[in-house]
Amino acid sequence: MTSVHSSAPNSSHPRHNASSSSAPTRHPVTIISTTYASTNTTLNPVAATIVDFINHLLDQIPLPRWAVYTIFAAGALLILLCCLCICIKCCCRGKKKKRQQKKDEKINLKGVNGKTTAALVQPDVGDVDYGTTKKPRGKLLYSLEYNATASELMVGIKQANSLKAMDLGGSSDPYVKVYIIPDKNKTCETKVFRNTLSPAFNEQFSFQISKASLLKSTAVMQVFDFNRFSKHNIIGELRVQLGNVDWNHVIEEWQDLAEPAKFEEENLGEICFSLRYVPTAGKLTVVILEAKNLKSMDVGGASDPYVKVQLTLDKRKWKKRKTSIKKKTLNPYYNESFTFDVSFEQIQRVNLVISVWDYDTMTRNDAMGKIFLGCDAAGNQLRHWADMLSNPRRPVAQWHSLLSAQQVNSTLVLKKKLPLPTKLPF
Ligand SMILES: [Ca+2]
Ligand SMILES: [Ca+2]
Repeated sequence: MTSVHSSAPNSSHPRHNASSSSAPTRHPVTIISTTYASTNTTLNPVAATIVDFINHLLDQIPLPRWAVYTIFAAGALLILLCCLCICIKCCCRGKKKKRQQKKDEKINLKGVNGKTTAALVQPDVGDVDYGTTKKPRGKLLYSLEYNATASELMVGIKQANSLKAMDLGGSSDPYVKVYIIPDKNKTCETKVFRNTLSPAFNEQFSFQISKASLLKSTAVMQVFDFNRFSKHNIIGELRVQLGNVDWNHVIEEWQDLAEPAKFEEENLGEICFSLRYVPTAGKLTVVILEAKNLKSMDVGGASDPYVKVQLTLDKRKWKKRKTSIKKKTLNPYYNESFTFDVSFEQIQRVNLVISVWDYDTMTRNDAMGKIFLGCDAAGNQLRHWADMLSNPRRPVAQWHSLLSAQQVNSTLVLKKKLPLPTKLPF
């Protein structure tokens, strides 16, 4: 005890004096407070009381100060570690809860769909587009049956085999969409089969259709890969022209899936431009006026469209110009004029290709729609071109519906680039 006292002489001396005169030794706390209030005026009386109380407590412990401090430090460290453990546990519980919620969502979705069974849709990291190389797309077993009295067409989707893998894991989540064109008033879908390249769908769909229109229609069966978090990719499709089918029997056959040609379902917007040809000067002027209802290509529902004006000569790329880029719009207005030197001999062998593109800063620009006019064109496009030729020197403007680049490219098959683009022996 004495050794401890000597280590704190400031507090011990006045305490003894005070205790002897006014208060009994049993209540050291009150005594300390009075002594400190009188001697140390710079310290807050409450803080001073606490400090002195702690000092007094330390004096009671029969250990050197350094040992006491070490014990306290170890204790604090232990408490800190405990807190850390509790925090981590709480966080983990939160995550677990979220995971559980996600699981519940999946279950709910399954219930809402009502079409799916246990083997079906569950998303995973494998739901990423995989391989766009030209590989066989697989085959589909389907059936066709027509009931003339009920005007009912039955399309059976039986099974698929050796489907192309669309996901990273080397598999797909296939389902089939069925519809009849041109009157595409009903689209049916099979269940989704998860993680398989050989699903057995065994579903049948009925379509009300008269015998007359049946013979002019086409049954479209498209096999898709389901992805929960991204666009569903088409694996391949079958198009069966119903006019060629022998309806005296039930048809059931395997067919190889073809590359999709989804021309009829896309509305890619319209474009308006004027054409003017001056035969004597050999000048063709194209004025790109405006476009409307373009496809949205960017996040946020807009696009940054610009128009490419291209001339081909004898089905080879020849001359090319571009409009400015109109940012964040689906209805751009350009009014931009392009004049090309095209002699009277050449105009008979020229095609004009107009394409709309979405400008992107970070990625490659995407084609939004295309159209071509000229000697190899048909319908509305050929009419506009003929109007231009039959009205020399006068600009002729017209609206055109944009088609998919794929469709235009398959009609206007271009040869390799012209080796001598400007000088031609005429
Ligand atoms: Ca998938
Ligand atoms: Ca863009």
